[in-house]
Amino acid sequence: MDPIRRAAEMLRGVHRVVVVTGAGVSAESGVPTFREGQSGIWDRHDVRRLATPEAFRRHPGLVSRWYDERRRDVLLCQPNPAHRALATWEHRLRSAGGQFTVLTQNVDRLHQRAGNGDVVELHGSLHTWRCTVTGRERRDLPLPLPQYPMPSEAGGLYRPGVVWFGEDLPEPAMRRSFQTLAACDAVLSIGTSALVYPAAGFVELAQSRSVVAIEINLEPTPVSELVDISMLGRAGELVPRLVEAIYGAG
Ligand code: BJW
Repeated sequence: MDPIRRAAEMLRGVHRVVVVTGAGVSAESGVPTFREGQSGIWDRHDVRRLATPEAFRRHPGLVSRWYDERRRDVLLCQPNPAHRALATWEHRLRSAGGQFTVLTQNVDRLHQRAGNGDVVELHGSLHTWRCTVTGRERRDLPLPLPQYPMPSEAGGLYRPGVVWFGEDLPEPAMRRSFQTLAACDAVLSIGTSALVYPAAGFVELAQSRSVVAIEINLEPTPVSELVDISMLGRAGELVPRLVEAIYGAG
């Protein structure tokens, strides 16, 4: 049987779904991924030089400008069919009394713009800046920022509200992730290389309770061996087909 139909059959009766997403879900919206061939950010910029706490300490102006440009760029991108199908799935499941949570590593807010209501931002957001002195978060700073780096009212700087390597993920995001993973009936891993922890361990965590597990990615990843069905292909094509197969064309 075709893997989409098999996955749809396994997912049709579930009530609590968790979807773990990564940069591959936004790739078809034009947002660069991190680790891939020609399109990966890491091939065009030395991300290790820019996306670290040390880089911000040493070059706050350069790092702030790079994140502000990415903030501008993602606002010009639109949610793609994968984002929209996940929003449809959430609405269908919730109207039937179920739960649907997206645990995203993406910092672009495209899931929210597509209409998903329960999105946990594991690695923060490009649209948030945080005061280095008080920790206060601001979502209303002008675009572009008037200066790089941007001084804060408390005498510090506004840093990008994202999570860099070696930094803890936001505590509320971790708590929600563990709660939803502990209670879900199905987990999907979509468009993530599954190399960056703790998100890379989420499927295995849910799988310890033998829930339905599905992966969608262009290529095999470390979670491919753990899941019930690993589907190779573009998220923008496979996610809409999957949701349509679960609910029928209407
Ligand atoms: C498509 C597609 C299409 C393309 N359709 N698919 C346990 C073991 C070992 C190490 C650690 C550990 N716990 C913690 C660590 C350290 C570290 C870590 O994981 N290191 C690993 C590299 C080994 N983790 C951390 O430091 C985290 N903090 C933490 O755990 O704190 C406690 C702690 C600290 C230190 C030690 C121990 C504990 C923080 C991680 C923060 C990650 N930050 C970044 C940058 C965010 C800001 C920014 O945007 O600039 O987050 S790095 C980057 O990677 C970004 C992403 O969210 C993240 C994940 O990448 P993602 O989304 O998977 O993208 P890609 O590009 O890798 O993959 C794209 C995939 O899509 C590919 O598979 C394609 O095939 C696919 N694809 N197009 C379907 N159309």
